[in-house]
Amino acid sequence: MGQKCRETEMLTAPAMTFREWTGLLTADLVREPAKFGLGQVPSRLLPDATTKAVCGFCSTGCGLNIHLKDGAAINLTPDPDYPVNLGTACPKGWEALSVLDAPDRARMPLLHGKEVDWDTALRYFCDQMKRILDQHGPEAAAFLSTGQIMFEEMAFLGVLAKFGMGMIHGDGNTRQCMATAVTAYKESFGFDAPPFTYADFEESDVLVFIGANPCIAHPIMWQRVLKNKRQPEIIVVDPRTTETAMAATQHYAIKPKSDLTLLYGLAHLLVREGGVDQSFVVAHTNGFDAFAAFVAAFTPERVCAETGLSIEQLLRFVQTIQNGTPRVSFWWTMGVNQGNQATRTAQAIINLALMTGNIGKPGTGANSITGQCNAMGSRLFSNTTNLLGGHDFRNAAHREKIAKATGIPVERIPERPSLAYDQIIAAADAGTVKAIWFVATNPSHSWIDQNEMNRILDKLDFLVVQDMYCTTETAKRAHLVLPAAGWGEKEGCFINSERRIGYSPKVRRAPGQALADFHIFRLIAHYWGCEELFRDWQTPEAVFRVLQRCTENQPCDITGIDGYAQVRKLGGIQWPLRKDERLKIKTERRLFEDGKFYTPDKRAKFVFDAPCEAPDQARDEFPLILITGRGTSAQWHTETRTAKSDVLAKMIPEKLMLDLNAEDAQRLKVRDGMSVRVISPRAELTAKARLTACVKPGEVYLPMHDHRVNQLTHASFDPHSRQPSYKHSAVRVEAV
Ligand SMILES: Nc1nc2c(c(=O)[nH]1)N[C@H]1C(S)=C(S)[C@@H](COP(=O)(O)OP(=O)(O)OC[C@H]3O[C@@H](n4cnc5c(=O)[nH]c(N)nc54)[C@H](O)[C@@H]3O)O[C@H]1N2
Ligand SMILES: Nc1nc2c(c(=O)[nH]1)N[C@H]1C(S)=C(S)[C@@H](COP(=O)(O)OP(=O)(O)OC[C@H]3O[C@@H](n4cnc5c(=O)[nH]c(N)nc54)[C@H](O)[C@@H]3O)O[C@H]1N2
Ligand code: SF4
Ligand SMILES: [Mo]
Repeated sequence: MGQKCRETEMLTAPAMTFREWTGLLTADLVREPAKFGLGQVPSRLLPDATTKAVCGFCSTGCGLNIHLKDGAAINLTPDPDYPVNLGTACPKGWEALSVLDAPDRARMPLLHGKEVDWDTALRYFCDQMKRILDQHGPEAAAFLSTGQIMFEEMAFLGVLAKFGMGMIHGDGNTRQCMATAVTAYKESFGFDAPPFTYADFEESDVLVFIGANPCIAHPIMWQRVLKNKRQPEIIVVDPRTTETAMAATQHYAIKPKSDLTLLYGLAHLLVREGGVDQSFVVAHTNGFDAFAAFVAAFTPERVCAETGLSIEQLLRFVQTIQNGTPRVSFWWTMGVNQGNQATRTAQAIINLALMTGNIGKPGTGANSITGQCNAMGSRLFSNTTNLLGGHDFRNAAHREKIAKATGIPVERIPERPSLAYDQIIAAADAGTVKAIWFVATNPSHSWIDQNEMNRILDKLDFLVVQDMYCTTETAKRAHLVLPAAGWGEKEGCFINSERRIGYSPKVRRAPGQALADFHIFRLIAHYWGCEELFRDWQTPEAVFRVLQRCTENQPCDITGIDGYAQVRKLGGIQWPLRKDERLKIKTERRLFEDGKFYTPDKRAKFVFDAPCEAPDQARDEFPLILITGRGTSAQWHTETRTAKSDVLAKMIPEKLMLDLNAEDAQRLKVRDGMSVRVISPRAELTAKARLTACVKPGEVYLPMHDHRVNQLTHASFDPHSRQPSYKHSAVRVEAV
């Protein structure tokens, strides 16, 4: 398998560019980390003990062995026994400890930029929030949380803010990331339930990656693909020739945001050519006939005209996935979730899996890969859009159940869900939201149409940022900064992409007076005067037990887990694990093996809608489409953490690079390496041009890690998930 990928890589690769080089570097690094100076322990510092942790960057959820000296971490190595990564790690995981030592760690609370003690900070926090909520009502303050802290902490925040302090609105950075998959799964399957297990990477005959670049964004999942011994076909649907596309056996470089048309075109051909698994469709789904009638209009001619593919390409694609091919798995990430019709696109992928019967069996599935280490935990326990454990704020029985499970009086539970992230920001612009408390997210860099976001943040009466670093773009604008401990400095659990709950311990002290988010929330409850509600919430593990009760009889039921000790012993545990399943836990489990979904009639649903054109199309003044996404496996989002490692710094370009096709470059009189201005109607920035065949004429690419990139992006949202569409903005490029 590895051999085949290498071969296609060599055959299809254009001249090596920096990013391709780093893609290969990642692969080398995973195989031979010592060559890159990773994992070395100075001999005077040999460890005297080892403990196990789960990585706190991405949603792969790799297991790491943390080596300790006198009780504190001195270095780490990937855990060979952990069922996720089997002894490998990517550069970020290897460097997870070194980024904790940065000089700009937040050590003390900062009030208007000046250090204060915790007592002053917490009194100020409570006085301001109380004043705003008392004067303007429960909608006047909101929190925006994350997929990056432990889920016990996340639940504490959601419960404290809503049931304790009386807020109604609170959302998370997972809106930027996972909201689409959540909405799609809920409607199609009846619950937000990614069905797969990582073994499916190894057990597929065909893997279809749509809008996903795992070689860079999920390198250890890609290692699992490379372990596949079935000589799989690997199909990549991505407008760009990414590192993953180069390693694939088929690459479809469609016009950006034409996925929906392509997916309906594939469904059309499956229906026409007898590629449908009728027995599965009849036994386990609803709405197929209407869907089949709907896709009749998606003829190959129309689909090819709208996506830019040839008829031969379309036919080859459909032949590779049609019923009769033993095992096909479909995987998607941000190229799908971030789009103007993102939810319907995700559901069009789900429809293909359903109509070919590729679900509930090894090597199959309609599989959304998550992003952050605890994106999945946020989906279940952040208490933002859903009431704890995937419940509904609007449902009285659900509110009663959660009141009972948490011991919190039911009157304190709001009867409606929160506004979505962008609606909270719009309310702040309108002046109805006056205070926002950001926890573990940096939207002054990462939110779409950033200048507009920052203009609105600057209007707030009270802006609080709770972060590990005091220098983030958002922290710099805050009235109050609360210094937080990071991964490795506190304990709790994350849930990874395959629904695996993994534990991470405290292995060192946080700097200065920084505190675990968990303890910050406990202190706020005390200063607010609502600590009585949280009398059982003394430790993360105690909260874990409360959350277990919240999941009872839900699809995500984890009442069968016997505490942290069992999670650690078994190498993580996938949900669900009901009480009666305790004795037969398997290392790898997938959902829907019995063909029963979570809808009332247990059938999955075909959901579809007419495609429409993405907003912000290319035009005379702005003739190029800017695509954004991940840059290298060594960079993490807004780089508050990864920029602090010298080792990772060696793996990234010194300057922001704009990928530009040679045809466009010639017209613009731009040579490789020249400085260029990238201009959108909202802002402009300067970057270095990298001429590459990896983007098509008419398209350019910038990684999201540079803080200026979101000044360019055009703000549009999927109407169902309200997820921002980061990957389609019209720009112009000029030589400097
Ligand atoms: N190194 C690193 N790894 C990470 C992260 C990181 O910051 N750095 N972040 C993590 C997080 S939170 C996330 S969400 C994941 C994201 O993981 P991915 O989604 O894999 O990463 P992206 O680069 O955002 O987007 C994937 C691809 O979508 C393509 N794309 C753009 N527009 C379209 C389109 O219209 N159709 C299709 N089919 N494709 C399109 C882009 O060209 C890009 O190659 O990565 C996680 N892993
Ligand atoms: N143009 C463009 N923009 C994008 C995307 C894109 O593809 N293109 N992708 C979007 C996606 S998918 C995502 S997920 C977002 C990510 O956007 P953000 O969430 O804003 O990015 P991060 O840099 O991960 O920010 C996390 C913050 O939490 C802090 N932190 C880390 N650990 C802890 C902790 O334990 N406690 C506390 N209190 N703080 C902590 C970090 O220092 C950092 O400041 O970006 C989105 N923005
Ligand atoms: S792949 Fe993700 S979880 Fe694994 S080491 Fe890298 S960042 Fe950590
Ligand atoms: Mo994400």
